[in-house]
Amino acid sequence: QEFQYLDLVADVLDRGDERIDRTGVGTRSLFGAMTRFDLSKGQVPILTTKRVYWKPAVKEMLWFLTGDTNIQSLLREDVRIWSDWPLATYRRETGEQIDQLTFEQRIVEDDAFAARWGDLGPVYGKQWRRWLGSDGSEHDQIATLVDTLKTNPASRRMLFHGWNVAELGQMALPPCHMVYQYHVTSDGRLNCLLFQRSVDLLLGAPFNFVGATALQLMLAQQAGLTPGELVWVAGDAHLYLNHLDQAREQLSREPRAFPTMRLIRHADSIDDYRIGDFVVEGYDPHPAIKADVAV
Ligand code: THF
Repeated sequence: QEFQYLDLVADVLDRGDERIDRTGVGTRSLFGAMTRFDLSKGQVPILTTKRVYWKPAVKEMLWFLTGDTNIQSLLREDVRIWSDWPLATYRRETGEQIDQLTFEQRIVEDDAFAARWGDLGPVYGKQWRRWLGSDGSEHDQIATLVDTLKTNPASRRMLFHGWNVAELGQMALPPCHMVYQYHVTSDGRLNCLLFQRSVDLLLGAPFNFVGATALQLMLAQQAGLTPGELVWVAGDAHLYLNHLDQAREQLSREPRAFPTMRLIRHADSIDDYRIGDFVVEGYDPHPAIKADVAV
């Protein structure tokens, strides 16, 4: 199943349209892509052609679910993948050339500093758990989803959305993985379709596969269902121009069997999961591949 991803990467390398993007790094990109992963046998899309740090990816998903948008709690879990954006803002606004580690340390230790500089704005967690209605009421899209999965699984309205048009301007980055739609089969399998408007194939996609999988396992458990298919649909699927060698290296490797991921505890609610509830077995990846993230 990993070949779907590798074929897409190869296709973007071969045929991708080259442009300068928002970050100034430049990308090679194709528009419109899909991969389908079958989770029903226990195997999950944690790529094997490089080591994927699945724990930070699951922790990121758990952080989204808490509704938090400040990187302080992520950093306290030792997840550093969101630091670049607040750091860039800090450097731009203060002119201080602080290094990343010092910045992260201050966020962790100093609550006032974190409140001022660590917040990403109304990103994923805010929209998922507290989407603000025009009448001032807050909508918990995740709670509604869990409730519908339990009470009306034939519904075609089981989705949540991050693209809150009115608040895009306040976000450090508008959501990349935007819409998650769910579907329950007559024999109780939970399918997910994730639409992602923009994807950094080398660094982002492997993380997004893991996050979506973890969420699907949690939702299935909460609703008494079994995991089905994860359908991943991308708009602008791209490789950054400083990732091309790493992509070629990854393509030269032979994919291995996907590992399994399961939950070893039944949590009382969707808000009650911890990283220790997730167990991955049979993961035997090729070595990690280093690459810089475009900010
Ligand atoms: N911006 C860009 N350019 N790419 C992205 O993937 C991306 N995201 C999030 C927001 N903006 C983005 C941030 N997510 C890594 C992984 C995910 C990220 C950001 C960075 C990363 O550097 N991963 C490394 C190391 C991981 C680690 O040390 O734990 C890796 O090798 O996977 C996509 O949602």
